[in-house]
Amino acid sequence: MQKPLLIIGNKNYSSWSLRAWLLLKAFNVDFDEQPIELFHPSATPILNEHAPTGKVPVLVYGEGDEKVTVWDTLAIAMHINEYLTDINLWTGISKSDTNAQTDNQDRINSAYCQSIIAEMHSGFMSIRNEMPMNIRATAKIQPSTACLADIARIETIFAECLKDRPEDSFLFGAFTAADVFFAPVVLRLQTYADASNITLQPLTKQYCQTLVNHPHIQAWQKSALQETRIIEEDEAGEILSLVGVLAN
Ligand SMILES: N[C@@H](CCC(=O)N[C@@H](CS)C(=O)NCC(=O)O)C(=O)O
Repeated sequence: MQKPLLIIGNKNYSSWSLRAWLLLKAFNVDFDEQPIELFHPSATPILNEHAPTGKVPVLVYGEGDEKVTVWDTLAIAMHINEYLTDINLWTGISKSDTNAQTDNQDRINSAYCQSIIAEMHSGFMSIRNEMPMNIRATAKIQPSTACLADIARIETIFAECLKDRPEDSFLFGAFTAADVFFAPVVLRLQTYADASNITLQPLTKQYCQTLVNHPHIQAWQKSALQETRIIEEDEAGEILSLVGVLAN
């Protein structure tokens, strides 16, 4: 099989690109990445060729009639689970572990994992609008009531998943697609929470630290901090400080 190509946007800003990239990395899929500049004419040829919605991420592989195109992050997650990895994305457990297929706790976890992924994919609009991912920045916003309600819902999800788990645990113990889908939220909290006096539960802070320390998320952040382009559409609040190349 030809190595898949993942087309992604600017790493500082593109939260959906981060999710698709992290899914491929975390579930051991060998791939090449093709960065594009969001909202920039230079991206038009590659988007016209591969992206039916004009958005990223898009995963493509194969040629001519054999070409596979997967757009939209939820579809990319499902496609990876079905065709590209030996690990079940919803439990983090090897597909060859036959016990995992029959264990009722795995079924419960899988259902919960898929549900919160779908909830993230279709909801949390206030967080998305008011707290755009901006990895390099610390910024102060005035969160709306709806935004605070989104954060409260996220803290409830984290608390339910992490109850009775050891420190440094992922949401279901093993790393799953749910950790991937919530990774950009954690990076948003890193940018805005303290600066905006948003109080987080100790368990939320602990989980944020666990995800921020994850080697693949560290690698994405490191690349994001090398970027210099400022995209006004994706900036929010009063920037208090910057890290990375733009800070110098
Ligand atoms: N529902 C899509 C959302 C994709 C999306 O909004 N991507 C943004 C970057 S994070 C984008 O391509 N924006 C450019 C545009 O809207 O023109 C998914 O899950 O992948």
